[in-house]
Amino acid sequence: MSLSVPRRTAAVAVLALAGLLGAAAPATAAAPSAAAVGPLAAPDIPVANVKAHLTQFQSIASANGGNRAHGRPGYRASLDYAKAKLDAAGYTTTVQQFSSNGATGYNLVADWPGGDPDDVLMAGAHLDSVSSGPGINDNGSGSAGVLETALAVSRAQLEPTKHLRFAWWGAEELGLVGSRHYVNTMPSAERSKISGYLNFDMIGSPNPGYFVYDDDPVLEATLKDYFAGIGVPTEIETEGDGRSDHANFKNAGIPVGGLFTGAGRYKSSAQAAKWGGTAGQAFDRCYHRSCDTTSNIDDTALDRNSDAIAHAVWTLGAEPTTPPDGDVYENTADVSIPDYGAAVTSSVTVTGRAGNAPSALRVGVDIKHTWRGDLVIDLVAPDGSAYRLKNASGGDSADNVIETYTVNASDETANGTWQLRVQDVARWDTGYVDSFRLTF
Ligand code: DTR
Ligand code: CA
Ligand code: ZN
Ligand code: ZN
Repeated sequence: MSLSVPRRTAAVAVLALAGLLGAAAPATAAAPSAAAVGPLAAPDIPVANVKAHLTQFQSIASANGGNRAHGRPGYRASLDYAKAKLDAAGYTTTVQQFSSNGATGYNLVADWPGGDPDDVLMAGAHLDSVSSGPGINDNGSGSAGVLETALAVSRAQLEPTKHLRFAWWGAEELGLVGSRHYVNTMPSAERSKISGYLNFDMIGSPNPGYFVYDDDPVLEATLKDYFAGIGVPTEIETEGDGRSDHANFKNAGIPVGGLFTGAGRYKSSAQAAKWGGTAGQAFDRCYHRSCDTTSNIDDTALDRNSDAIAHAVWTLGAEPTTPPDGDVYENTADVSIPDYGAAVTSSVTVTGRAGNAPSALRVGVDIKHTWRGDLVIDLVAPDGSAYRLKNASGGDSADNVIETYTVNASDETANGTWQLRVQDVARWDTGYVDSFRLTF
């Protein structure tokens, strides 16, 4: 069915603010009780608390063969440690089992009671290490940062608009296994309630960079804003696509974001000039090695990133998720894309708009297609002008293109038939256009 229906949505910031403070503000707002009032701004996350969790993870690894890997006792002991903290803090915790490589794996999921059950904000980290070491930076750091943020939510007795859910994944090092199990076994009706997933995998690298995932623009901006606020420049994370747990959420069409301080790649001179540290040396020389211990952490990076996690949870948790302001024109008809064949199109017809299209026209693309590197994608304006959205990239073997592109279409008249043109330019792998959306 093809829809070209403008849909205007209204912002509900005032209600969101009230939501953060407690129940929606009644006509004659009673003074909120102390327990009901959560701080408007995120609290500082004490890095000493985060490091205390890392010390526990280190002790657990030392007592269990030197690692916290999937299928080994150190992993389950790490999970039990975090679960006990969360249970004591008032969370509803769930341990989800799965099998991988002939061993039982476990995810830990912690729900903070309250908030809109149909609008879930998630933050997660993989809890497992490789078998060759304790995995304190990879990824005790992300696990501890998320854990301490969850405990800060409890300390504040936060009442956010959204429902908050935190997760610690098993068997990420075996191929994002635990988070894939979580996403794939979740009923689609539940999955559609997740309005965003934030991933934190390596946030304390000893020679740190400050990288922000460039997936969902709202999540990206929220995390970048934090660092801008403390005067720390950031870069877009380029090596992480598909390499951590957010990939499974993204493949399911859920907006994702996250932070990263670097792994085996070397810090450049330009990066050392802006971030400090050592040029020509890896961000983390102990990545996947036995020396990834509590001494393999930069406290400042761990502190800043933990505070950024809290900033994102407080900020995004306070806002109901509504589609971006604007009129939406959408075509949800599936269009099959022939393998290594002719281009196909999905179109929307825009009417009743004066003048030209905006300089920041949002183009929502949802294409289900294995090995998305085969695909060339263009936006074609009513007069036939083509705007390249995506080039073919042979090596990109990941699935699906679920993106919102921003196009400067100010030279184009708004009214008329706009087309999404897609061509598969390499053999094997097929797919289809699931939906095409323009937001003015
Ligand atoms: N943390 C690594 C995976 C990884 C490597 N580079 C990035 C960039 C962004 C996120 C994750 C990664 C691991 O778990 O092996
Ligand atoms: Ca802090
Ligand atoms: Zn790893
Ligand atoms: Zn990792």
